[in-house]
Amino acid sequence: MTAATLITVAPTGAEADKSRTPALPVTLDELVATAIACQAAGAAVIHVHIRDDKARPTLDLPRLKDTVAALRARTSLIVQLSTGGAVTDPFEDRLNVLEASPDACSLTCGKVNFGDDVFMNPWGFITDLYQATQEKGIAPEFELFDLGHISTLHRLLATYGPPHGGRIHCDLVMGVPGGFDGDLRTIATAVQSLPDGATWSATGIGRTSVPVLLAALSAGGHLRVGMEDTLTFAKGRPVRDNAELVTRAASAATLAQRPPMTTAAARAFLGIDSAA
Ligand code: KMH
Ligand code: ZN
Repeated sequence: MTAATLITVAPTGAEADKSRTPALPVTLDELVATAIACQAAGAAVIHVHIRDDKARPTLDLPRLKDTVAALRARTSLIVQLSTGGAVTDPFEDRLNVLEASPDACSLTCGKVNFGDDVFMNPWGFITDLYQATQEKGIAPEFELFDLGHISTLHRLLATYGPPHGGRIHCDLVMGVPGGFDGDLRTIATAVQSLPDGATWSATGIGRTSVPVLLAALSAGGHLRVGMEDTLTFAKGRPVRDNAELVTRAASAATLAQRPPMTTAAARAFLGIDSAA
Protein backbone atom coordinates (compact mmCIF):
# COMPACT_ATOMS: atom_id res chain seq x y z
CA MET A 1 0.00 0.00 0.00
CA THR A 2 1.33 3.49 -0.85
CA ALA A 3 2.29 5.35 2.33
CA ALA A 4 0.83 8.67 1.28
CA THR A 5 -2.40 9.66 -0.43
CA LEU A 6 -2.50 11.49 -3.74
CA ILE A 7 -5.35 13.99 -3.59
CA THR A 8 -6.70 15.43 -6.82
CA VAL A 9 -9.14 18.30 -6.81
CA ALA A 10 -11.62 18.66 -9.67
CA PRO A 11 -12.98 22.11 -8.87
CA THR A 12 -15.29 23.01 -11.74
CA GLY A 13 -16.27 20.34 -14.28
CA ALA A 14 -18.39 21.05 -17.32
CA GLU A 15 -21.83 20.42 -15.94
CA ALA A 16 -22.55 22.48 -12.81
CA ASP A 17 -24.37 25.76 -13.34
CA LYS A 18 -22.68 28.86 -11.87
CA SER A 19 -26.01 30.65 -11.41
CA ARG A 20 -27.22 27.84 -9.16
CA THR A 21 -23.82 27.23 -7.53
CA PRO A 22 -22.16 30.60 -6.95
CA ALA A 23 -19.13 29.00 -5.23
CA LEU A 24 -18.17 27.18 -8.44
CA PRO A 25 -14.84 28.62 -9.70
CA VAL A 26 -15.35 29.68 -13.32
CA THR A 27 -13.10 32.70 -13.92
CA LEU A 28 -9.33 32.42 -14.05
CA ASP A 29 -9.03 34.44 -10.83
CA GLU A 30 -11.52 32.16 -9.08
CA LEU A 31 -9.74 29.07 -10.36
CA VAL A 32 -6.31 30.26 -9.23
CA ALA A 33 -7.63 31.25 -5.78
CA THR A 34 -9.25 27.82 -5.51
CA ALA A 35 -6.06 26.09 -6.59
CA ILE A 36 -3.99 27.93 -3.97
CA ALA A 37 -6.49 27.08 -1.22
CA CYS A 38 -6.74 23.44 -2.30
CA GLN A 39 -2.97 22.99 -2.42
CA ALA A 40 -2.74 24.40 1.11
CA ALA A 41 -5.45 21.91 2.15
CA GLY A 42 -3.58 18.91 0.74
CA ALA A 43 -4.24 18.60 -3.00
CA ALA A 44 -1.34 17.75 -5.31
CA VAL A 45 -3.16 17.54 -8.67
CA ILE A 46 -5.79 19.83 -10.18
CA HIS A 47 -8.13 18.42 -12.84
CA VAL A 48 -9.14 21.42 -14.89
CA HIS A 49 -12.18 22.31 -16.96
CA ILE A 50 -12.49 25.95 -17.94
CA ARG A 51 -15.45 28.20 -18.65
CA ASP A 52 -16.00 31.13 -21.01
CA ASP A 53 -17.08 34.67 -20.08
CA LYS A 54 -20.64 33.44 -19.69
CA ALA A 55 -19.51 30.55 -17.45
CA ARG A 56 -20.22 27.99 -20.16
CA PRO A 57 -17.74 25.12 -20.64
CA THR A 58 -15.14 25.79 -23.33
CA LEU A 59 -12.01 24.20 -24.77
CA ASP A 60 -10.72 27.47 -26.19
CA LEU A 61 -6.96 26.95 -26.65
CA PRO A 62 -5.64 30.45 -25.75
CA ARG A 63 -7.75 30.33 -22.59
CA LEU A 64 -6.40 26.87 -21.75
CA LYS A 65 -2.83 28.09 -22.25
CA ASP A 66 -3.44 31.09 -19.98
CA THR A 67 -4.92 28.77 -17.37
CA VAL A 68 -1.94 26.40 -17.41
CA ALA A 69 0.45 29.35 -17.14
CA ALA A 70 -1.45 30.97 -14.27
CA LEU A 71 -1.72 27.74 -12.28
CA ARG A 72 2.00 27.08 -12.76
CA ALA A 73 2.88 30.63 -11.72
CA ARG A 74 0.86 30.55 -8.50
CA THR A 75 0.99 26.89 -7.39
CA SER A 76 3.15 23.80 -7.70
CA LEU A 77 0.10 21.62 -8.38
CA ILE A 78 0.27 19.10 -11.21
CA VAL A 79 -1.94 20.60 -13.90
CA GLN A 80 -4.14 17.95 -15.45
CA LEU A 81 -6.36 19.27 -18.23
CA SER A 82 -9.61 17.51 -19.00
CA THR A 83 -9.83 16.02 -22.48
CA GLY A 84 -13.36 14.91 -21.68
CA GLY A 85 -14.69 18.45 -21.86
CA ALA A 86 -18.47 18.54 -22.10
CA VAL A 87 -20.53 15.84 -23.83
CA THR A 88 -21.12 18.25 -26.71
CA ASP A 89 -17.44 18.89 -27.45
CA PRO A 90 -16.10 17.55 -30.77
CA PHE A 91 -13.23 15.03 -30.71
CA GLU A 92 -10.95 17.44 -32.58
CA ASP A 93 -11.28 20.09 -29.86
CA ARG A 94 -10.73 17.49 -27.16
CA LEU A 95 -7.49 16.36 -28.84
CA ASN A 96 -6.39 19.95 -29.28
CA VAL A 97 -6.34 20.41 -25.48
CA LEU A 98 -2.86 18.83 -25.48
CA GLU A 99 -1.54 21.86 -27.40
CA ALA A 100 -1.78 23.76 -24.10
CA SER A 101 1.08 21.54 -22.83
CA PRO A 102 -0.31 20.51 -19.44
CA ASP A 103 1.63 18.17 -17.14
CA ALA A 104 -1.12 15.61 -17.40
CA CYS A 105 -4.51 15.00 -18.97
CA SER A 106 -7.54 12.82 -18.44
CA LEU A 107 -8.10 10.01 -20.92
CA THR A 108 -11.42 8.20 -20.66
CA CYS A 109 -11.32 4.59 -21.79
CA GLY A 110 -14.85 4.16 -23.15
CA LYS A 111 -18.31 5.58 -23.55
CA VAL A 112 -20.83 5.91 -20.74
CA ASN A 113 -24.35 7.20 -20.32
CA PHE A 114 -24.10 10.69 -18.85
CA GLY A 115 -27.33 12.31 -17.68
CA ASP A 116 -29.60 12.32 -20.72
CA ASP A 117 -26.56 12.19 -23.02
CA VAL A 118 -23.73 9.81 -23.84
CA PHE A 119 -20.09 10.65 -23.10
CA MET A 120 -18.49 9.33 -26.29
CA ASN A 121 -15.01 7.81 -26.36
CA PRO A 122 -14.62 5.47 -29.33
CA TRP A 123 -11.48 3.35 -29.73
CA GLY A 124 -10.08 5.52 -32.55
CA PHE A 125 -10.31 8.65 -30.42
CA ILE A 126 -8.76 6.91 -27.42
CA THR A 127 -5.80 5.71 -29.49
CA ASP A 128 -5.26 9.10 -31.16
CA LEU A 129 -5.30 10.81 -27.79
CA TYR A 130 -3.04 8.23 -26.16
CA GLN A 131 -0.42 8.41 -28.91
CA ALA A 132 -0.51 12.22 -28.74
CA THR A 133 0.23 12.07 -24.99
CA GLN A 134 3.22 9.82 -25.71
CA GLU A 135 4.53 12.13 -28.45
CA LYS A 136 4.10 15.29 -26.38
CA GLY A 137 5.33 13.89 -23.06
CA ILE A 138 2.06 14.38 -21.18
CA ALA A 139 1.06 11.93 -18.45
CA PRO A 140 -2.41 10.48 -19.03
CA GLU A 141 -4.71 9.57 -16.18
CA PHE A 142 -7.01 6.77 -17.30
CA GLU A 143 -10.60 7.62 -16.40
CA LEU A 144 -12.60 4.43 -15.90
CA PHE A 145 -16.38 4.65 -15.55
CA ASP A 146 -17.18 0.97 -16.07
CA LEU A 147 -15.59 -2.47 -16.12
CA GLY A 148 -15.36 -2.57 -19.93
CA HIS A 149 -13.14 0.52 -19.78
CA ILE A 150 -10.55 -1.59 -17.97
CA SER A 151 -10.57 -4.09 -20.85
CA THR A 152 -9.96 -1.19 -23.21
CA LEU A 153 -7.09 0.03 -21.03
CA HIS A 154 -5.43 -3.41 -21.23
CA ARG A 155 -5.85 -3.36 -25.02
CA LEU A 156 -4.45 0.18 -25.25
CA LEU A 157 -1.32 -0.66 -23.26
CA ALA A 158 -0.80 -3.94 -25.12
CA THR A 159 -1.05 -2.14 -28.47
CA TYR A 160 0.79 1.12 -27.82
CA GLY A 161 3.02 0.45 -24.82
CA PRO A 162 3.40 2.29 -21.53
CA PRO A 163 2.37 5.90 -20.93
CA HIS A 164 4.72 8.86 -20.72
CA GLY A 165 6.45 8.71 -17.34
CA GLY A 166 5.78 5.00 -17.00
CA ARG A 167 3.08 5.25 -14.34
CA ILE A 168 -0.29 3.67 -15.15
CA HIS A 169 -2.52 5.76 -12.93
CA CYS A 170 -6.27 5.31 -13.13
CA ASP A 171 -9.25 7.13 -11.70
CA LEU A 172 -12.33 5.04 -10.94
CA VAL A 173 -15.26 7.40 -11.53
CA MET A 174 -18.08 5.86 -9.53
CA GLY A 175 -21.74 6.57 -9.06
CA VAL A 176 -22.58 7.75 -12.59
CA PRO A 177 -25.91 6.01 -13.40
CA GLY A 178 -25.07 3.28 -15.91
CA GLY A 179 -21.44 3.08 -14.82
CA PHE A 180 -19.69 1.70 -11.73
CA ASP A 181 -21.79 1.70 -8.57
CA GLY A 182 -20.07 3.68 -5.85
CA ASP A 183 -19.47 0.98 -3.28
CA LEU A 184 -16.77 -1.23 -1.81
CA ARG A 185 -17.81 -4.36 -3.70
CA THR A 186 -17.44 -2.56 -7.03
CA ILE A 187 -14.10 -1.02 -6.05
CA ALA A 188 -12.78 -4.47 -5.16
CA THR A 189 -13.92 -5.91 -8.49
CA ALA A 190 -12.44 -3.05 -10.48
CA VAL A 191 -9.11 -2.94 -8.66
CA GLN A 192 -8.38 -6.62 -9.12
CA SER A 193 -8.87 -6.17 -12.88
CA LEU A 194 -6.42 -3.28 -13.30
CA PRO A 195 -3.11 -3.82 -15.15
CA ASP A 196 -0.20 -5.08 -13.03
CA GLY A 197 1.52 -2.24 -11.24
CA ALA A 198 -1.27 0.25 -11.88
CA THR A 199 -2.18 2.75 -9.18
CA TRP A 200 -5.62 4.22 -8.77
CA SER A 201 -7.71 6.99 -7.33
CA ALA A 202 -11.45 6.87 -6.84
CA THR A 203 -14.09 9.53 -7.26
CA GLY A 204 -17.61 9.12 -5.93
CA ILE A 205 -20.16 11.26 -7.71
CA GLY A 206 -22.85 12.93 -5.61
CA ARG A 207 -24.01 10.88 -2.63
CA THR A 208 -21.40 8.18 -3.27
CA SER A 209 -18.65 10.70 -2.50
CA VAL A 210 -18.02 9.78 1.15
CA PRO A 211 -18.52 6.00 0.89
CA VAL A 212 -16.11 5.87 -2.07
CA LEU A 213 -13.57 8.08 -0.27
CA LEU A 214 -13.55 5.82 2.80
CA ALA A 215 -13.49 2.61 0.78
CA ALA A 216 -10.67 3.85 -1.45
CA LEU A 217 -8.53 4.81 1.52
CA SER A 218 -8.99 1.46 3.19
CA ALA A 219 -8.23 -0.38 -0.07
CA GLY A 220 -4.96 1.50 -0.69
CA GLY A 221 -6.31 3.86 -3.32
CA HIS A 222 -5.94 7.58 -3.81
CA LEU A 223 -8.63 10.27 -3.88
CA ARG A 224 -10.25 12.73 -6.22
CA VAL A 225 -12.71 15.21 -4.77
CA GLY A 226 -14.20 18.52 -5.86
CA MET A 227 -17.23 20.40 -7.07
CA GLU A 228 -17.05 18.73 -10.49
CA ASP A 229 -18.34 15.63 -8.72
CA THR A 230 -19.96 16.73 -5.45
CA LEU A 231 -22.11 19.76 -4.71
CA THR A 232 -23.60 18.59 -1.41
CA PHE A 233 -21.30 18.31 1.60
CA ALA A 234 -23.84 16.55 3.80
CA LYS A 235 -27.57 15.95 3.56
CA GLY A 236 -29.22 19.35 3.06
CA ARG A 237 -25.90 21.26 3.21
CA PRO A 238 -24.37 22.55 -0.03
CA VAL A 239 -20.60 22.48 -0.46
CA ARG A 240 -19.12 25.80 0.68
CA ASP A 241 -16.07 25.58 -1.56
CA ASN A 242 -13.60 23.11 -3.04
CA ALA A 243 -11.11 23.53 -0.21
CA GLU A 244 -13.52 22.07 2.31
CA LEU A 245 -13.82 18.92 0.19
CA VAL A 246 -10.02 18.67 0.02
CA THR A 247 -9.78 19.32 3.77
CA ARG A 248 -12.21 16.48 4.45
CA ALA A 249 -10.26 14.14 2.17
CA ALA A 250 -6.95 15.14 3.77
CA SER A 251 -8.37 14.57 7.28
CA ALA A 252 -9.65 11.12 6.35
CA ALA A 253 -6.33 10.26 4.71
CA THR A 254 -4.43 11.38 7.78
CA LEU A 255 -6.75 9.34 10.01
CA ALA A 256 -6.03 6.35 7.75
CA GLN A 257 -2.30 6.87 8.43
CA ARG A 258 -1.80 7.84 4.80
CA PRO A 259 -1.41 11.63 4.86
CA PRO A 260 -1.63 13.78 1.71
CA MET A 261 1.23 13.52 -0.77
CA THR A 262 3.16 16.73 -1.39
CA THR A 263 3.24 18.10 -4.91
CA ALA A 264 6.93 17.13 -5.24
CA ALA A 265 6.22 13.57 -4.12
CA ALA A 266 3.25 13.43 -6.46
CA ARG A 267 5.43 14.44 -9.43
CA ALA A 268 7.85 11.62 -8.63
CA PHE A 269 4.96 9.20 -8.08
CA LEU A 270 3.31 10.01 -11.44
CA GLY A 271 6.56 10.27 -13.41
CA ILE A 272 6.04 13.95 -14.15
CA ASP A 273 8.99 16.28 -14.53
CA SER A 274 9.35 19.28 -12.27
CA ALA A 275 7.24 22.27 -13.28
CA ALA A 276 8.70 24.27 -16.17
N1 KMH B 1 -17.61 16.27 -18.41
C1 KMH B 1 -17.70 14.90 -18.76
C2 KMH B 1 -18.47 14.74 -20.02
C3 KMH B 1 -12.93 14.28 -18.10
O1 KMH B 1 -12.81 15.37 -17.60
O2 KMH B 1 -12.04 13.74 -18.76
C4 KMH B 1 -16.37 14.26 -18.93
C5 KMH B 1 -15.39 14.44 -17.87
C6 KMH B 1 -14.22 13.52 -17.93
O3 KMH B 1 -15.47 15.29 -17.00
ZN1 ZN C 1 -13.56 16.21 -15.74
